[in-house]
Amino acid sequence: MSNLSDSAPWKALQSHHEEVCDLHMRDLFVDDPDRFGKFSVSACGLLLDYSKNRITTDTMSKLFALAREVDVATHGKSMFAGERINTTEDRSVLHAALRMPKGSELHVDGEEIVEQVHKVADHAAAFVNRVRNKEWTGYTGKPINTIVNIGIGGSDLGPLMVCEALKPWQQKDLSFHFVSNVDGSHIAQVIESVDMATTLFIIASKTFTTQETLTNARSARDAFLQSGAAEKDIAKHFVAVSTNADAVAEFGIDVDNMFRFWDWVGGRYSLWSSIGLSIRLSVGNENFDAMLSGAHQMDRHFAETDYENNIPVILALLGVWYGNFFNVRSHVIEPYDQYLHRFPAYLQQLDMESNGKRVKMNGTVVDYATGPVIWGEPGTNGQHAFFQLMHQGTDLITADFIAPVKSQNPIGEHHSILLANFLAQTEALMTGKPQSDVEAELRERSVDEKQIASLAPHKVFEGNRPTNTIMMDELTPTALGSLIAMYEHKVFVQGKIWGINSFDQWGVELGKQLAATLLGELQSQKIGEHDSSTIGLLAHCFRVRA
Ligand code: G6Q
Repeated sequence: MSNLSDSAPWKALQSHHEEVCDLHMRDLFVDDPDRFGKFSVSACGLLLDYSKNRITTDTMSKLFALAREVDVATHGKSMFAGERINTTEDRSVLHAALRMPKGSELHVDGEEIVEQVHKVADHAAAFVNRVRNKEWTGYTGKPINTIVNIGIGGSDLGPLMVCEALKPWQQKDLSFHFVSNVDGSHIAQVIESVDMATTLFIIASKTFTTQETLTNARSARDAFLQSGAAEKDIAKHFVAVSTNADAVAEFGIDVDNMFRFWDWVGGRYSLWSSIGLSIRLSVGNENFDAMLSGAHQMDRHFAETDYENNIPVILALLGVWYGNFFNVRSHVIEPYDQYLHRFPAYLQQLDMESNGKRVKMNGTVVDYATGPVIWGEPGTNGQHAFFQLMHQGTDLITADFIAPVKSQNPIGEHHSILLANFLAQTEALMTGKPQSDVEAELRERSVDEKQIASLAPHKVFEGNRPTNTIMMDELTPTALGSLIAMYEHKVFVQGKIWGINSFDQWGVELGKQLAATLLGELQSQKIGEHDSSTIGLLAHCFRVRA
């Protein structure tokens, strides 16, 4: 394909944007009573309503034409077939293989990998059963009742998010902690609160070289040994999830207690692998498998459905529509479910680490915007904080509103109130409140005309603010699996449209190198060559420490 921005579908979208950018969704809904029917789709237990977007059927046809131009389907096939689409790291991208059912086959570089995946999963599952059934005991003979996952980035955010999301399925006599930050305060708080004799530490690190994780792991090991345990007891209390057996052995963890995975599983796509050990321990193997099956259903939906009914493709195209033609730079994730409170943070990594790129696969710089800023908080909390800016700020911000129809905790009127707010917000963001309505409302309250004139502009909502609504019947392990995989594929499609590599993360690697130099200087108190700001700040640290 020629440069994306020179392609015919792109140019068609540019001129179409000029034609439709001033249309108000309020009018589009009035003009077409079947707008919901036209712009909603269901699959894998999810309902996507995308009718509250600044689109017409013509917009969608033009966006689908873009997907055809880029040949998203063929790119999808290459990923699922294990081609080395992560070219800068020369790796396949096969998180979808982790969700393939037993008995299916996938040959990559002459090797059948699904059987290997299930062999490793069975190893993890057997261990999990022993811990959950109290057969795995600590060094004093007591069963494990506390799990501490030590990891960062992809080795933390996914497992933490899922453990929180599936809390209703959590084994009640096990408690969970996730330590990621190298700030000693994080591990210190956990060490202080646990009984080492009944605690299991999972050191989760694909590379087993990550400074933060290894520093936390060493401090946990030191605290364990100081608690009265001996070196030989480490095997009962420390297990590893990694691709690096040598480093695991060097750390002192019995390699029999290492749960492996493969370099074709990217960190932010790894919760389906052994990195999900904490999830298995929390909700059990059966529920973990249900989550895998939900994700697999979404893989099939994405791979087998025409663009017009393909949820990840539609979401991706809408993101491109706003990002590249309306100049929207920020996208909000609003889960109306307390159990999904870490979902925005998880998606931040998935989306921003994947598509925060400015260079195309061929090494040239893009001449269009790529991944947006992703942020959010659970509803209704966000309503009492940043929704103001979404309703009345100067920037156009798009949002995904996510909610289960049924609650895991149907107490009184809570869920109806939650859903009422959920529905009211997207309606209000879409319709807004015109000046005439504001004035009429004030008159009804007998406000005098002078005050009406001064107050009205502040109370006007222009509306026309786009949202997607994503609903599931209940937040079950299966539904969660489908939801996560839906976003993975959305990110994939956008990466392919923008022509970037969604699967490397050189920006993350840079951080790892930079800190190494400064650590040496902090330890030796010798300042190297830096800009005056860094030198001034280092000198300040030395002064305060002294
Ligand atoms: C994810 C990134 C990054 C990674 C962490 C932890 O895609 O590569 O977030 O997960 O840097 O890496 P390790 O698992 O190797 O410790």
